[in-house]
Amino acid sequence: MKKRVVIAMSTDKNFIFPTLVCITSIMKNKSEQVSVLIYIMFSKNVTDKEKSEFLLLKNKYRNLEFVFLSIKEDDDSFYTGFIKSKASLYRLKLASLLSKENKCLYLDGDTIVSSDLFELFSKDINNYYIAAVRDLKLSKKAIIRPKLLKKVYFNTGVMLVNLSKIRKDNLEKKFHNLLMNNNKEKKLYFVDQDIINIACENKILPLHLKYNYMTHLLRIKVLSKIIYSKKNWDEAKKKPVITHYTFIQPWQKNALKSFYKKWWSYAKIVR
Ligand SMILES: [Mn+2]
Repeated sequence: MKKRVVIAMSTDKNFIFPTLVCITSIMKNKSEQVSVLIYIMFSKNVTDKEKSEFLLLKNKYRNLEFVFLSIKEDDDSFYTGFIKSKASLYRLKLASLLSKENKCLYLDGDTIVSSDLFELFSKDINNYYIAAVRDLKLSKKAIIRPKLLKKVYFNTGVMLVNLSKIRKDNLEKKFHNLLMNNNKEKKLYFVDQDIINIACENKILPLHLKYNYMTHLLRIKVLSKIIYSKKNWDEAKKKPVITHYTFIQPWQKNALKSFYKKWWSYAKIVR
């Protein structure tokens, strides 16, 4: 039987290369019988030449398909708080953009996949809007505040998304209202992530840390132990399914190459 994994990623001009690196890692580590369909949401500054780089990957790997979506940004509906790019807000529109799909796995471009994704993709999330990994809740401007640390809060760089339920409950409207409200009040720091946490509250299935092993946690290991069990921490560290470069990104000038060996091993074979 054919197994299919549906993935969604968003990118602007600056994230093309990391996105190609992530896709390379997906294709190198998937099992033979799994086919991968990736929706790429491009911001409008991405050129045709840049888009064609994705087609080169399609020629290189079997069982890989792309759907390209060019996003027209409605400028006044996008507020840039601590978001590196407006493209990170496209995840709020997945349910309408991927109108033919019932479920997708959203991946940030600053991730590397080290195993087959079918098991994660197959998780039952019928009663939830998303499944995601817990993160430490920081205050506005990303300051650590003790009373916030135990608050249940999720990282949205890796999410299994129940698109049907989001459509059924018209959750995109709620996302939009929260975004509009924040354009005025500017209270949210991790804008898109905060919005998803608020709108999906109590309807988020927590995932094992290995599905979104975030590098910023290594900087605050002591605090991380508040929300992850030692067992989960050790398992994630030993064999992460998805590594998420949430601190310094591997391709940045000040990144220590030896720490980011895994990322560079895929970066070298992209082109
Ligand atoms: Mn990220």
